Amino acid sequence: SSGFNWEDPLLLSQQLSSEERQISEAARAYCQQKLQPRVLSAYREERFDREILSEMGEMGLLGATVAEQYGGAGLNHVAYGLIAREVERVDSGYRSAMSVQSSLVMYPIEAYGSEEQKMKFLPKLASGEMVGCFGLTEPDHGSDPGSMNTRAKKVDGGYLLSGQKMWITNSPIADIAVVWAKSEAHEGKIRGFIVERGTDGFTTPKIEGKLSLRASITGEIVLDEAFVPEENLLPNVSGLKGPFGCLNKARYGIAWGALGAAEFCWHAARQYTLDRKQFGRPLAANQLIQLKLANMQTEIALAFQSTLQVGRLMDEDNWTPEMVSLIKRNSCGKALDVARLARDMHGGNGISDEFGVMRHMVNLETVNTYEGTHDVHALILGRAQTGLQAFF
Ligand code: TGC
Ligand code: FAD
Repeated sequence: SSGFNWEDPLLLSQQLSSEERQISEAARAYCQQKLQPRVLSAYREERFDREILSEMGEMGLLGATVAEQYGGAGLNHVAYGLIAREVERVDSGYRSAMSVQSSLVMYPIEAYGSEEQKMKFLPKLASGEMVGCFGLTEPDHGSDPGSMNTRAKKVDGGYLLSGQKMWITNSPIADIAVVWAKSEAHEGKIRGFIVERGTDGFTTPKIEGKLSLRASITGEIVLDEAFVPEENLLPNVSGLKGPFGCLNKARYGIAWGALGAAEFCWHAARQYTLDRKQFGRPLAANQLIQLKLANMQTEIALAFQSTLQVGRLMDEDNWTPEMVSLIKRNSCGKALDVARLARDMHGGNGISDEFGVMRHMVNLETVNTYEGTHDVHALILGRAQTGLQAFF
């Protein structure tokens, strides 16, 4: 045995293939060298640097699981999770930009799109030349997207979309939006539409004043009889399982990503309490501090085993959405606890943006809310074990 490694107590890295380890290391190098130096000013100024998506595209970090023939990296789900962990170690907002592009825009086009749609959009999305966004949530329908009001009306050669989407990551800078709407021509069923920038009646105002995820850009999608040609309807899916199929992939990535943010906070708290002296000795020499560090280490290590297991099951096509709810909920809730503790352990410095822990903490409030809130995932798991649905 090579002894106990405090940073990797259950030897996660030994459970990876050499290709997976290489991808993880390459992603970490990019994130630490290129993303970490930008995040402080981006967060202060509430700014998303568009070129990050081009850089990620160049690095092969977009559409990690999408087939190579469409410009994707053709990697497995474990590799995708490892990338999300490295990106979110820097900032949840940067991971958001990547998740949306990969899981919520490229994935539905690959899974539900026509061959023409795949050829037209996927290579440019993979390279970061094009930015996409995903419009499901509405101002009056968040946890219950099945009640959405956005409608598609059939007209000659296509559809007119009307409605409003809210809290849409990347919408103000998106070249295309995958919009979910109830289609009158399809018995009122939910269908996916690719809306292209420049379409009349399609606008994407920015949402200002976020106290969380400030390095990510968020907006609305306003559709006022926006014309979408027939060829931009996603032909191969209908009903809520369309958007949920994408959410499964994104939620899985978030389960890994949130733990990357938690690792940052844990490591920062450890180093800070080793360096800082009070009462004549390092803070880390106190039992209360060591208890907190041990709890962080334990929760993070156990959670990684769960994300790795679900990734392996996805790779063998032996998984269910409930497994994804379990790990999304656990990782986000535990990461938020770790970040709050780390903030506390930094004392007054913990509230300064220079230390990063409070930025992660407030980011994780969003991560715990989007893609199904912590409680909504509890209700999904409760339904799956009792057979009783408690949503309404
Ligand atoms: P329910 O009756 O449960 O299901 C309706 C139909 O959908 C199917 N389905 C799924 N299919 C695949 N995967 C899943 N996870 C699925 N969940 C449901 C289901 O089989 C059924 O199909 P069919 O053919 O029988 O009609 O639907 P419900 O209306 O009762 O739903 C309840 C609930 C709470 C489970 C669901 O609505 C929910 O998960 N709500 C949370 C909403 C959410 O996650 N929104 C995310 C918006 S996107 C986002 O946040 C992006 S942030 C990205 C970033 O910046 O990183
Ligand atoms: P609500 O559904 O109103 O929930 C409010 C509270 O009520 C929560 O605590 C919830 O758990 C609880 N609750 C709801 N229903 C029940 C119930 N039946 N029983 C008990 N408690 C319940 N959406 C997109 O479509 N695309 C995006 O790209 C996207 N990006 C986002 C980026 C950011 C920064 C944020 C903040 C959100 C984003 N979202 C996006 C939206 C996100 O998915 C929703 O905010 C989320 O699904 C919750 O919906 P809501 O905000 O309407 O909250």
